[in-house]
Parts: sequence; C-alpha cells; structure tokens
Amino acid sequence: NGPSIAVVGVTGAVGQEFLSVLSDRDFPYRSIKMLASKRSAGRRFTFQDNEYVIEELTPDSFDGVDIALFSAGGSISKEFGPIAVDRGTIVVDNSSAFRMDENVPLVIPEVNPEAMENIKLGTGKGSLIANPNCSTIICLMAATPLHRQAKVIRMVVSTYQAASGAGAAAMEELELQTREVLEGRPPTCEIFKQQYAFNLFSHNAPVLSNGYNEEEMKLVKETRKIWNDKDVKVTATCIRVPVMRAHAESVNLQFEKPLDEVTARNILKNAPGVVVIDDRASNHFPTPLEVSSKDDVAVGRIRSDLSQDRNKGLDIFVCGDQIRKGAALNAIQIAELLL
Ligand code: 11C
Repeated sequence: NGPSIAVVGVTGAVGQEFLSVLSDRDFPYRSIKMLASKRSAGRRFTFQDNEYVIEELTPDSFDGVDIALFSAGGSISKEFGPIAVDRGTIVVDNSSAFRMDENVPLVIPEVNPEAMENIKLGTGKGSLIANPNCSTIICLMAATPLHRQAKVIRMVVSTYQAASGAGAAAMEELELQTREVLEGRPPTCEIFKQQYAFNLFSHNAPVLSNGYNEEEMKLVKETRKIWNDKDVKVTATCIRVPVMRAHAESVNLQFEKPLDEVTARNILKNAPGVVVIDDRASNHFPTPLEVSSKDDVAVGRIRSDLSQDRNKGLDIFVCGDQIRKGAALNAIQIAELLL
C-alpha cells in the first residue's frame, strides 16, 4: 500500500540517504523505482529485502509514479522535473533549480507546511515542491521558533560547512587528503582547487558581482521566501570546513519584540526537530560529529547579544546533518505531508 515512488539519483550521497530515511521512517509505498544515469544502469542491490536493478532515467521513467524524490543535480532536475510533472508525478526536488520559482513551494515541514497545502496526492495532477538549501534548512529550524515569538528583523549567519554538501566525491577527497598530508605526500586537489584537509576556505560556490557567493545568496533569498517576509534582512558568510557530513552555523538575530535568553531556550527546547545542547558549566555545545546521521538539529551557545538593545538580539550556534535534515530527511518529511 501507499504511493508508487521513484528515487532519481539513487547512487549519490543524498540518493542513498533517501533509502535509509524511507526505511527508518517506515515510509509506506507500493513500488519504488531506482533511477540514475546510464553509467549506473543495470547495477543491482538489495533494499528492504528486495532486489532492485538501477534503471536509466528517461522520460518514460515517470509513468505511473506518484512521488519522485530528485537529487541528481540542477540540470537533471531542470530537464526531467517538468517531464515528470507532465506525467502526473509530484516531484520533491533537492536541487536549486526551482526554489525561487514563485509557483513552486519551498518547504521545511516544521516551518511552512502551509506553502504546499494545495498540492494533493491522488488527483493525477503533477507538481513541483522544492527542498531548500541545506544551510537554510539548518538555520531556519532554529531561527523560526524564535522568529514566531519575537519577529526577526535581521539575521547574520556564518557557516562552517561539511564536505558532504559538495557530494560524495568531496567526502572521499577529504579522507584521501587527510591520509596524504599525514604521510607527507602532496594532497590530491580534484574537487576543490585548494588543500581541504587541515584547512578551511570560502565556500566553493561561484562569487557574484555583489561579492557574495551563491551559497550566501541562497540563505538570503530562501529565508525571505520560506518566511514569506520580503523585508527580513539577512547577510551570510559561508565557509567550507574539513568536516565530513554536518554543517555548523553561527546565527545572530535581531528582533522586533524583546525576547530574553531564558524564554528563547525554552522555546527551542519545545521546537519540533530541535534539540538543545547548551551546557555552559562543562562547555558542552553542539558539534557536527554529535549530530552526524541524526535527524534533529542541535542548538546551543544561546545568549543575549550584548551589542544590541536589551533582549532585542540573540546569538545561537546550530549544527545539523547536511545529508539528512539538510536534504533527504526534509524531502521525505515533505512526501509524508502528502500522504
Ligand atoms: C553545500 N549547500 O553545502 C551546498 C550544497 O543548492 O542544494 C547544496 C547546494 C544546493 O555546499
């Protein structure tokens, strides 16, 4: 029972995580298609005790598919997303291809599920729903409950982003470089232009004419769309750090209404999908390792910003698994809203 689903990009890091999350959450489905490029077609693997053969992605792949989970890069989404929609499939797309399209809801289920309330399963009508960028999801999981209470008017985000955001090959390169550097060999730099192990650098996304890179502008634009607030001021600096699969973010908030840090901590403790790790006595706060492969986003370093008017500003530090809540889990929670 349940919808027929397709996983597009099943061999990638997020594609594989889609399968883990479907399994972990007992997502009901009556059939599942494993789709990838021609290169991977024909490979066999077992999932939930059944053997599957990876099929090459073609326009006909979507016949009879109710929900397709896409994570195969923006150009595949641009080419095949609309084809799937024409065939009556609801596409949950993890790429940036359609995020800023005003007709496409951009959804974090804990934040703005209402944005997709007109999209219904079982009507035969296809639709696109976009999964936000991982840094935006992780940031807004923590910032939104506070925004609901006190209205954020300005947000300053500094990210410490993991290798997984650049794909499985970047994770492999980080591991390889770490070995090479420790053994005194020159590091292999194929995915990134510079040494990654024992280093950090400005995010690898293209830098735009305003000096921001694309990753930073995603935080700015996606926040405005998800909060349905074109006036919220957001600025960001995005950095790639040698961490495997979880992003960390320092987030500074300025509020319209006062919000003290005790109330803020309680709000975060009760927020769905959020766990508070904020132990000042033992200096224990969120770390990327602690949230790796976990569903919840962790928040700590919760403190009133002493540079702002009393209770009008807050600093927090947030960590979330990039592949899970930053990508696969969020997409599958979107699919669960459709059920
Ligand atoms: C990163 N957020 O961590 C990026 C990767 O728009 O979905 C995902 C880019 C996107 O590098």
